Amino acid sequence: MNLSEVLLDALKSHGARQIFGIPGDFALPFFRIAEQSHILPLYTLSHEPAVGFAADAAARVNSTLGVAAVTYGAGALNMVNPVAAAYAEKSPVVVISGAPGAAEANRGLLLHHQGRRLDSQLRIYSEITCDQACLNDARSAPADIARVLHSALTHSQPVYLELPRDMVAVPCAQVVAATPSEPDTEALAACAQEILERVRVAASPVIMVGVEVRRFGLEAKVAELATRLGVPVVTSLSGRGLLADAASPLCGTYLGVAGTPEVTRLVEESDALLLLGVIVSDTNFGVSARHIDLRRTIQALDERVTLGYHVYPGLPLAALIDALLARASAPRRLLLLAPPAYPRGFVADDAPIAPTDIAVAVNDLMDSVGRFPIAADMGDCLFTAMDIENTALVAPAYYATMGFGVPAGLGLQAATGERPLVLVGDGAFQMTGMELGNCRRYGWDPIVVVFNNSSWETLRAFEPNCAFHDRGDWRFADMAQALGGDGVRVRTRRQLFDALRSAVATRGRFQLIDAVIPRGVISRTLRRFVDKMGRPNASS
Ligand code: S1T
Ligand code: MG
Repeated sequence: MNLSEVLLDALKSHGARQIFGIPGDFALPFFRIAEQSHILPLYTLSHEPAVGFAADAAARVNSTLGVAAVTYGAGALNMVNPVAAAYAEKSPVVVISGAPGAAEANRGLLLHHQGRRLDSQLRIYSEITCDQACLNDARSAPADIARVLHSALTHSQPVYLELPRDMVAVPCAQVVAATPSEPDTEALAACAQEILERVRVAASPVIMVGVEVRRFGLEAKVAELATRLGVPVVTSLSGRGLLADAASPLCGTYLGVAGTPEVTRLVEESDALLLLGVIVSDTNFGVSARHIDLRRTIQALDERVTLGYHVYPGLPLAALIDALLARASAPRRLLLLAPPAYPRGFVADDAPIAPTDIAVAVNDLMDSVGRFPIAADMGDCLFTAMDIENTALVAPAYYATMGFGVPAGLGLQAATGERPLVLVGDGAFQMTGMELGNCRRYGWDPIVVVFNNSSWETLRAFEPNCAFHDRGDWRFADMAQALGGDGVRVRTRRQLFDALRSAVATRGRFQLIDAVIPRGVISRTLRRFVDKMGRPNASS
């Protein structure tokens, strides 16, 4: 086998199911082998940010590796933002970048696509990946690949592999997967015992689940643990969509001042808040009505457990959950909170459309046709998603980059075969919405709802009276036909209802619903954020 086939084989044996990419001359030899070998399906998109977002979404939905293959320089550096997002949100994307071969690197000429130095790209990616390797030696390549892919899976973070174009067809030994290290069983036992004791004596323990629970495929086990312990569960904002398919005492999503008062009180008054795989970020905790003393919480993240001033390093979340399950005694009195009542009862009348109407319409639709996975972009569409019934959700809820929604929907459908609903604002659609033009080649048919307020409305809500938020009226529905799908512009709730019904009934072509939302009309979750948080650094 050659180095490219060995790499593709290793990606597949480590869980990758497809590759998203855009080639360039430094990557053409690898792309040719990838296409001809059929080891993994190869999907090409139109702009590298979309490649990164699609690979990220594919990793998230399948709790495994996503793969983004690009050319050197112009390609790879174009994808820095999505990979930084994957790093921040713990999504294991494997970046494979073509690169100059040894001879051309030593010719003494500056090379096209070279930014500063030839190793500048590796240095840049070292900042947003947990491990890296340059595959310029066939003797060390199998061990380098094994180490880097193991790092991606162990830390659930992106990794970077640079593949010089003169190496792609070099004969190479196969990769032998790295052997995972075993956690210290005594430390694990002591930690589990201490956590269970904290929960046992607490008056109101609460479990909050975050992204690592999904990344390491632990939803069913955590649901079982919560049920066994008799402890209510909430998700963090970036953990929204977790436990959608697992029977558990799930009470909703913690949004602090912007959330439902009952859930906010439950979390903020807990005397034993157990954070499982939760990123301790401003988007997850910066909205607290009352300061949560994180030192009093129990945190399990990044293979480290802290209980107050006790720290247990080297304990992967999966091992901890197993140790807790093995010791969890009979359930205590479960502090029951009614499961969240997401708004239903859509009124199909001639009133204009508000974001919350879209949530109500989607909830009613899922009641009648079944739940579907959602890919949401950053903007009020994400805040609106908090009013949608708990269902699988991929969204940049922590790193908060725009442009994620449409490519993530494509990545989701490529990775699962399920038809996604994509929620995206007009500003974000302007960034990556054109990627819908790739649907026809691959038979993808997402339903895309554009929250078209002709504005960067989330920003305007915090910084009103500025003209730079205006986006103008882009007629997205008119674009759909040209891109191979169907589009409709809707202005009333009745038109929205009819458009959703028609979109669900139409398979094989993407469906774009351009929902016109009046200026200044925002979701109730964003409204609560703005009312409680006010303008950041607002001048007096
Ligand atoms: N650029 C990128 C790539 N990501 C961002 N998050 C931003 C800029 C800043 C930003 C927001 S929200 C927002 C911007 C520009 C406006 C979004 O507009 P649109 O998609 O139309 O959605 P809506 O009108 O619902 O707000 C966050 C706060 O950083
Ligand atoms: Mg907008």
